[in-house]
Amino acid sequence: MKRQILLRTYNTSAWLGLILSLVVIGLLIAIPDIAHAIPAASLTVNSMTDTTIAGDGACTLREAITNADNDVDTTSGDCLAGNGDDTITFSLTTPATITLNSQLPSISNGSVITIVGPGPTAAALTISGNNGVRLLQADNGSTLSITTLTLADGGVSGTNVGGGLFNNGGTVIIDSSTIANNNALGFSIGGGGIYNAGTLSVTDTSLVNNNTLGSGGAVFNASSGSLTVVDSTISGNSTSGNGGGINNSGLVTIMGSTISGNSSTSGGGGIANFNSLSTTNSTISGNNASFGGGIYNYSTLTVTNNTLSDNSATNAGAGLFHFSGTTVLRNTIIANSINRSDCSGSITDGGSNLVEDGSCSLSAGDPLLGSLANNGGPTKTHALFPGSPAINTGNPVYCTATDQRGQLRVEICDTGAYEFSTPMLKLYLPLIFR
Ligand SMILES: [Ca+2]
Ligand SMILES: [Ca+2]
Ligand SMILES: [Ca+2]
Repeated sequence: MKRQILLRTYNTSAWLGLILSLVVIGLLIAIPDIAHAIPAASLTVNSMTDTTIAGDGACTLREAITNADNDVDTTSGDCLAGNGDDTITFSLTTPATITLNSQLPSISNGSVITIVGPGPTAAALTISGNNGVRLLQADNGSTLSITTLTLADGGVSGTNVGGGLFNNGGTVIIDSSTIANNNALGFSIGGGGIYNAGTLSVTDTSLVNNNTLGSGGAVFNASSGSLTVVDSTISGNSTSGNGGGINNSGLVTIMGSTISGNSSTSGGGGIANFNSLSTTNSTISGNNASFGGGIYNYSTLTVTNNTLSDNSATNAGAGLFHFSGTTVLRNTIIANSINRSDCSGSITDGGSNLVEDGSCSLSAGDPLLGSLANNGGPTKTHALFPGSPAINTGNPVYCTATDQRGQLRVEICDTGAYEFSTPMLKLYLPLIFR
């Protein structure tokens, strides 16, 4: 009897021991998950200087990036330590400019870093390279996001690429920002604003007045590069090589954007394509080059619902110059070309195009375009005047639901980037309600 009780007591202890062991094992398994689930750090820059003095109470952008990239505090408490994915924000009296003495530390180590300007627009904070240094670099495997910042006056020379930013195999996401007045002064490659050898997406952003002696005044997209441009403006950029706006050796997708006033002394004032590029619902206006004032194609190009106007060339193809490969043109307007024909070369007619002078054996006619202007939406466009032969002549198979401005396409979609809507309601509603 007594022995039985002892045995039962022993069994209870064994069960308790087993349960305790399981709890301990469970905790041990859970600890790495707990560590992983610690939230990302949020670092606040509170100084416009470009110093790295630990313990001076100032958290500079350079110090914040260093901490974020290495996940430790190198600043004796000036900035928080980074921790996994980090967000860097600013506590500054705006507008402000941070002038760099050297390039900011590369985003590396597989880091994911988001830099958010104080806003509300990119004009509130400028990071300046002082016309001497590149601003930012993202290395292989890292992710850099930039929101509401102006990246200006960056500069590289010699064999260095990317005056403002060098995406060295990482992922770079740029939103609501301005990339302006950056220079790549090496003759060989280029990318005045940005050199992209990774994944780059540009949204609601302006790339303006960047320059290179190589190719790609605003962006050089390398063979390993994948570039997406959405609702953005690429304007006033220039190159002594190819592609005043964009030079593409990789993969490019352009949507809802305006490429205007760029220049190249060689091929492609707006765009030079040497690999795969598609552009949809976009405006290519007022660019100039030797060949292909608007677009120069050497490989695979698809142009859908674009409006090309006011482009000029000194040699051939003021709007579009097709050199080799395949150019598919559909629902697209080319008009108001200067010096040379709207189109030059052997292109594939995808239908519903309107080319003012009928070059490239495409349907001729004056599309009755307004000048490049703010007609609503994030980017400038060329409006269609009433009676334009582009109205309701697009092929619906290729049309998107909205035009470049984000306006719904009405009835049958129009040819070009801009959808005409009747001003009747605007005119008569005030009369009715008078
Ligand atoms: Ca400091
Ligand atoms: Ca980090
Ligand atoms: Ca229509």
